Amino acid sequence: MARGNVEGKFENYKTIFGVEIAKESLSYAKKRDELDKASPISRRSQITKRKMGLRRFEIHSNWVMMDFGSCTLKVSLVQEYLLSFVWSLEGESTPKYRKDLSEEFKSNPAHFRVEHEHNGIHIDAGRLQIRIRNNGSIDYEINGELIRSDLPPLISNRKLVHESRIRPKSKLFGTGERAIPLDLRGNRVTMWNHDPNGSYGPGIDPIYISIPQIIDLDGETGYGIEYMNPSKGTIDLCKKEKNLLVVEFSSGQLEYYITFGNMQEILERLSRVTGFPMLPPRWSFGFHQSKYSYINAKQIEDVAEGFKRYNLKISAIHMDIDYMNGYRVFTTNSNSFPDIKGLSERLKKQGIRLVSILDPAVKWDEDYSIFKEVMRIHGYVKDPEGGPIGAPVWAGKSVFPDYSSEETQRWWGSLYSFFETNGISGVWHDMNEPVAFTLWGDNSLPLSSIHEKGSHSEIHNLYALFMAKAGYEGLVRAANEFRPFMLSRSGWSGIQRYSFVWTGDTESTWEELKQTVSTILNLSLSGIPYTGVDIGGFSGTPTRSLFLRWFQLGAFLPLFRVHSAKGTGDREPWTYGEQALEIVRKFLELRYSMIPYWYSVAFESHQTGHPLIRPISYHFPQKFDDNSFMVGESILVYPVLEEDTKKMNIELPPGKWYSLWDSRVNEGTIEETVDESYIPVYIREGSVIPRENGRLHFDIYPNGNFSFTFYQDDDRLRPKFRTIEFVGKKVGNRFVLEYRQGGNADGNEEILMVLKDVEYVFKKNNSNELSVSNKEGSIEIIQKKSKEASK
Ligand code: NBV
Repeated sequence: MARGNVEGKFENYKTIFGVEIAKESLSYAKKRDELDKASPISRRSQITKRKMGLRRFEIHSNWVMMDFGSCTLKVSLVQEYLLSFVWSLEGESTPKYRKDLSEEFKSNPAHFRVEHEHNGIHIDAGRLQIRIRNNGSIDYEINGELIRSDLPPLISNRKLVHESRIRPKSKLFGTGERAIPLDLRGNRVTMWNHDPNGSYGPGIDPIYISIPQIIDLDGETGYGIEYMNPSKGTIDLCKKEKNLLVVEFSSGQLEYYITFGNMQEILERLSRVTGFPMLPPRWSFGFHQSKYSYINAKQIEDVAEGFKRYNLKISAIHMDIDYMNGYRVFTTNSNSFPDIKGLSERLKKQGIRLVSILDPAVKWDEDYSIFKEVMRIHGYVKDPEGGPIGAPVWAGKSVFPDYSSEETQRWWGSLYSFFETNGISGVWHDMNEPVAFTLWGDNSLPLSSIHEKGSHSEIHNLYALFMAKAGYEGLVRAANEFRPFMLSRSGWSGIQRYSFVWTGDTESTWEELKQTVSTILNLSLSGIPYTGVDIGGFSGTPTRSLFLRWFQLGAFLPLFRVHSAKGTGDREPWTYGEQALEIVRKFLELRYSMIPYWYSVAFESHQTGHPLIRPISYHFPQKFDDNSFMVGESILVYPVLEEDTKKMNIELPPGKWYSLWDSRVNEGTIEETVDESYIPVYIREGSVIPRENGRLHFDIYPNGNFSFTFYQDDDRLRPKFRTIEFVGKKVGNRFVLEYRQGGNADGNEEILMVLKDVEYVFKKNNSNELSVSNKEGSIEIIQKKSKEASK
């Protein structure tokens, strides 16, 4: 922000936060500038093109080292089709944070063939051929097609530039959380986790989560690349120059993993690098009602009462910052929340859990035990002299714990017993980019401030990840055997091991509703499967129709939560009148009936790295659509994203698609009438959808060959679980469904299957329901004919 606005902003801060914080924000901004000015960090880094020439090389069974004089390159095949590239300058040491960025690859059975050719090194890895030239440029070919050519990288210890020519028609995905179209080509994004202040809409960059992972696909094939560099940087996705990808970092190492294949293979393999997603507790897939803020216990009980009165399902209510005493973390306001434990117990009896917000900064208050502790252990982010950086946030001047320090992580984690003691079931990390209030410039800590594992310019993007790790491990210790629920605004690769994320302070506009789908899908394609959005948008009061359409979308996102800013209109489901309430109830009922499916997809994600919600091209590579998405492999959702939409033309992917609502069978291009209580949702033929409306059953949408694993457990870290693996096969007009029950839970329960809409002759009887109770078996179903499609 230009300094010209300072007076206006001062007045604004005075009104919102009070004069003290406004003054602090002014003096902190000055201090930040002084510190950064004095630091080498702010000196412009020059980068001169070096001449690279291959001098020496070493070839091993799964790695090769090349010495180019000014730098070396080590290429390792860490798994089939997954390679690591590390460029090093002489004397350069590995950054201290490096081991926190990726998993270690222990066993490596994969090998490649390497040959020295006159103009460089040729790596032959089957379908994949890599040619590293003597000048440091690299070509990658898959099945004989050149898919990427890297120019010799420009590296210095203060700046890295990696340029690559890519195919003219490929689509680009990933890079974290972005308020731009799903296909990122033609954009330039900044790698700097950032609170856009107030709220944001389409086109604003950066926002809260940056991830240096890019997926580049032309139809089915392509590659994914992930940089092991959290430093400040930019990614130019063919904006500056056609078909040229430019990745720049201000420091760190030029190190990346690259993998080849289709979208599914790329996601699977990159998840091996940054870690498979956690499995959250089952209740977290239910509905969450939130607001900034329910300002006292009574308001929360009233909300719970409302859900009961209107017979609406709900799993959690979130408490925003006003539950604290003067915004001091790990405290409660004894006037407005005199007995949180009692409150949480009463709510639990109604099946509702409490989730509470937690900010990272600790109020600078000599009488406050947590402040005293962080000072005692020197567990704060430091200025170059070693003193604490003090910067204003909600609580006024505060210090920022240095979560990169393992000691600080352990201490901070131990504080989470506070939640367990108060019966709070989940923790929601906010402001963890981290944010500091400033009257101008970047709203975070000085770039030159010091964390145990690096300067702020390197650690900034990891701040939320380290905080999540500390919190998650603390919750695991405090909650004994149960898996924790965490929600985080910011993050980096790896946040999926601990937490859900949500898209932060969105505008309450139709444009932003539409944007949400691309934003969330690119998060999925950045390895972050647990995502959500403030239903209705954060910063305004949505119209009835905008709220309903947003709610319907939310019912098909991993985190299903209504949340809104202070000063906006009410947004509890009964706000918009009787008919709207009916619609909300219908989507709540639907969501709850699908939780067994969500949970099974979550288990798949946990095992494979596949995201929960996916673009259609995940399963149908020739189809690109940024306004629809799939939940798992079976459910295809077309949310209504534009005002006054009455009809939608839908081009379904190949095959037959059953309507979720009435099992009509659809194919090809269809027109749907979308009255306000309806959005088109389809089930892929050959799917098994576990559902629960009072009783668990499996909706079988026959035909097509398929497999699906149902998973259920008791939410424990070492769970008692049950699986049923289904395999369906179509053989002529016979359809054979095999199943096998597994797991360590006692006994095998009866399996109730419901055959959808098609008339069958079962081996056993002619009803559309079938109960089986043996551990393994197969049911043979002979198809008679499809019922007439009718709405
Ligand atoms: O804690 C207040 C809000 C919260 O409701 C929201 O969800 C966060 O994204 N928080 C930001 C602090 C800033 C609000 C202007």
